[in-house]
Amino acid sequence: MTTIGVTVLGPPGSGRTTLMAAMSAWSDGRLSTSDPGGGPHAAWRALTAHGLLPREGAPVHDLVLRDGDEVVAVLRCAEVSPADPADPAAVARVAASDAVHLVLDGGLLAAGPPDGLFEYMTALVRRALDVRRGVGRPAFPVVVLISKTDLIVGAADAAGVSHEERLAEVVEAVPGLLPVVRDEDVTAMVCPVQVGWFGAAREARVDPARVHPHGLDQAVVFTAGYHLAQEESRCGAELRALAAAVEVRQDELAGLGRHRRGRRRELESAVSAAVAGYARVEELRKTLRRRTDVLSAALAGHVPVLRHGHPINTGAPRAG
Ligand SMILES: Nc1nc2c(ncn2[C@@H]2O[C@H](COP(=O)(O)OP(=O)(O)OP(=O)(O)O)[C@@H](O)[C@H]2O)c(=O)[nH]1
Ligand SMILES: [Mg+2]
Repeated sequence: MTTIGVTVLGPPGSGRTTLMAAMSAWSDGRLSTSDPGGGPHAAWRALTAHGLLPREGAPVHDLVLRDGDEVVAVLRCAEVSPADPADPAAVARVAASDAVHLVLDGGLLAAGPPDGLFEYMTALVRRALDVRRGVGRPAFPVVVLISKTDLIVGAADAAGVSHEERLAEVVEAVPGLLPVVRDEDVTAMVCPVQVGWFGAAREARVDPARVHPHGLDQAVVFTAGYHLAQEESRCGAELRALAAAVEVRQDELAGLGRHRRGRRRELESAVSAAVAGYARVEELRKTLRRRTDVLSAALAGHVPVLRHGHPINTGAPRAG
């Protein structure tokens, strides 16, 4: 079972807990998510049944991604507020993540964000990436979730501007606000999301009819797809190493004199262990390939993905 550690980093009030609740209930018929602990899912039921917006999120909870009945991956999500980027504990925590989801409040983006807010997030994420680079670990993928897009649409309406154009402008502005998504080794996705048409007033309770989630699947699918693709490429490396080990032993066996029976037995058993290992890893690689194909197809073309600072248009979550 693949568990992916995700840091959900966003300023207080950016919409993290509400998003997590909505994500725990997302389904497209084939792919679906749930949370076995019931925290976000219970919050989702309270929102959809009674219009109650979640107040406090669970600090850490699991989102289980399924393909039909099969568990594809578990996203272990931790909601975090941007801490002092110089705080080594905060940096270490982010550095240990397999993926980082940055939540930007769409209402703030629509209104013109306050100075410095996103620099703080960029600085923290960059330091965390530097820690990884320092020990030779690959960069984690970054998902930028633009939350509350209903507020962007509302502001566009008020200004008589087309929604699509305004949303596209906001998406295009992200690399300027969070330059870390353009780092050479970072793959990033920008994903506008909303949980409902809740407007700008912060109410404890909304009309359940205004719950209208949009764009929630992509962050989960991209994050899982990226991680599984990385695992798949690790399997590829392991297979090459196993094949090379078998070859070396077979060569030695071929050159072994008949009298060296002990060594022969040793080599033969090492070869059969490596062959069995190869079959196991090959099986795992096939499973991972099948899953990444499903995830790539679910994502393809839906959202802008940046790799090495440049947009790529496939949306395929290949590790790179
Ligand atoms: N308009 C609109 N408002 C939203 C949406 N999602 C959340 N909100 C509002 O944003 C508020 C804060 O959302 P939370 O999910 O609590 O945000 P958070 O980042 O978890 O905030 P804290 O943990 O309280 O710091 C909610 O109470 C809602 O009023 C949305 O899709 N649209
Ligand atoms: Mg919260």
